[in-house]
Amino acid sequence: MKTVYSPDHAAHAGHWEVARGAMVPCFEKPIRAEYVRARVEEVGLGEIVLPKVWSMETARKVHDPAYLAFLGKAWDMWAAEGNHTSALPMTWPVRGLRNDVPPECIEGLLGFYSMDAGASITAGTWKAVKASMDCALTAAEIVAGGARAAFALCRPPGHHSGPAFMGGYCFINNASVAAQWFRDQGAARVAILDVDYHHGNGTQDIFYERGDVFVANIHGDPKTEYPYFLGHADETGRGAGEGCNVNYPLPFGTAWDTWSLALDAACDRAEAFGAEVIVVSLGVDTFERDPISAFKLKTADYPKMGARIAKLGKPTLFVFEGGYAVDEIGVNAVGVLTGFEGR
Ligand code: SP5
Ligand code: ZN
Repeated sequence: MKTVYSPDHAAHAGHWEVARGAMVPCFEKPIRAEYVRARVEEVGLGEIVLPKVWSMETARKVHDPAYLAFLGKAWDMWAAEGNHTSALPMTWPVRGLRNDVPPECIEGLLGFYSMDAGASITAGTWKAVKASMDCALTAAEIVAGGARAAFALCRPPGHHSGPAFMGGYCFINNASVAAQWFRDQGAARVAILDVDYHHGNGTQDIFYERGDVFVANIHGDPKTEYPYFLGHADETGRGAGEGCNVNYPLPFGTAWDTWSLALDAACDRAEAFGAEVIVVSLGVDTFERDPISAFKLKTADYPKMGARIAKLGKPTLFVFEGGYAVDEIGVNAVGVLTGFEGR
């Protein structure tokens, strides 16, 4: 299958994130995408192509246009105040505070448009975020053009980003933009299968009241794992979206034997929904040696994951998400894709 990759991802390189009460170097760093790209070449997965440049039209259907405008100008506003290190929020409109009046200063806006301090903005962030979305849309177009599958090597990732907020290393929800684009191209029903270790709260939020996009998530139980405040099993969708959302929260230590049962169930649900296209939010932070996660998937499990998804027999778009064990990130992520191809 083809891979869509842009070197512009490297323009985004945050300095710090908070972990265990300390500022530590960001886990989500440029070398991640380079290692995955290198593995794509090493196994001869297929041609690696640059993304086309897309308009923001589709993104505006899943994100608040005011939020997207904020992303485009945040660094300039931050730098205008004499700042040189990454922009990070630290005040949020939680219960009891107002979330209907956008502040006019950058520090306020950073809190208004974020869920955590995990998505730092640097001088090159917008360039990388836009290129990441362009990778997803270009790979979607390859699938719509008749390819069995394509791989969008997106960085930064997207699945924590919601209608009007960034967070968890994510800014634009690449998988959601691609799913929306498939809908606009005439696919009546699209399923998003999110296999990243963390619950894709942004994706769930975006489609929660829609009956045309089914969202399934397999992830660390939010009772004990980030993002803590969404991803429980009783979240099934609302209104027109009732029954179109399913969560499989799993405990620390979950290995392939149990994890794969959730994947089977999620695939069955996507099939019953009648999905014409599958979008996979492909995070490999389920790996046993991931530094911030607690599942126990092994390298040999990733091709099995791909093979199970291939059994759905639908055109499939893989959108890269998380994975922080960088030494193994290439072999694990590309293992899903070669497993999908049956080799
Ligand atoms: C796309 C993606 O995978 N984003 C993940 C964002 C996770 N951010 C919070 C990390 C919290 C880490 N807690 C560390 C516990 C170490 N045992
Ligand atoms: Zn993750």
